[in-house]
Amino acid sequence: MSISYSSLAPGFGLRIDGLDISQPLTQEQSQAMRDAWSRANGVLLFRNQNLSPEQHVAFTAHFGDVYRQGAANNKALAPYYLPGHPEIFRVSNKVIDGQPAGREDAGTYWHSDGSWQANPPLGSLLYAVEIPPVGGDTMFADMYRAYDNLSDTFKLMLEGLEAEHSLAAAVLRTSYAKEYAGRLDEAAAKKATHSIVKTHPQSGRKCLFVNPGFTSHIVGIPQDESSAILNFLYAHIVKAENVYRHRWQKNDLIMWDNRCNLNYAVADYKKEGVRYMHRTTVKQRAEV
Ligand SMILES: O=C(O)CCC(=O)C(=O)O
Repeated sequence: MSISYSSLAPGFGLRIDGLDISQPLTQEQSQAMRDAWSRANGVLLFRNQNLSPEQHVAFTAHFGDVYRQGAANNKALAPYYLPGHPEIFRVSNKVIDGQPAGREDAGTYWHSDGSWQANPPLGSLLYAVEIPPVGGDTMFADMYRAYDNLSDTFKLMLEGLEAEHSLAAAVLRTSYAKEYAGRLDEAAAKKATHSIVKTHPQSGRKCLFVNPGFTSHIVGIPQDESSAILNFLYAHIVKAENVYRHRWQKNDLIMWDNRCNLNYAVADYKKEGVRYMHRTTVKQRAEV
């Protein structure tokens, strides 16, 4: 069976059929997937995949080094890794024997994963093990299109501006507050500065890199100017034309590139049923 590609939305994302990603890929298939990821504005969908944790990790390794939880990592997140599989982070509202089987509210706001890090994760691969009958969609905002649709005047103003991103910003704005209760100083120390306009190293295209989860302010300008610019950009980024909303099916795997997308997990499903997802993460090479 040959591989076929279809857009998820006009000019955005690719659904890939005809490839069983639980099986080892040939070199050609592996290269084709990396190429597709780049040309699809960073979002790929694979449907009807039966993936064990090991197969999920093996597929992830085609895109870079796979992130592993270690002793030095964030203790607040430790309970959410799949026991025996330090590469698999669980996102879920499921409770087993009174213990959460995943982080319930992971990413329930617009964000680029871990943008508070100097080298944020390159991308993530999220696999739907269980989904509710309705709800629990994930939305993606195309940061290339958001950049392209700005006027030349606005683009010129953004050129050279940098913004600070911090974990504390998300802790103050989201339900992460309860995970970091009494540890805001620790979260505040986790911060990094990034250019607001970045050039993607693979596609060579420019995209925006700010998000309402982690971005605290634009560096070197007054707070009110920073807020006005960021709030304008956030409203612009999440215009319906820039957003793809994924309605999950069981055994879907979606992968996204954090450098050119924001994502948002819609937390509307909790009365409907269980949502249980396995996520792997690809590290970013230091030079990118
Ligand atoms: O559960 C989702 O749909 C996305 C979760 C998320 O944003 C994340 O794991 O970073």
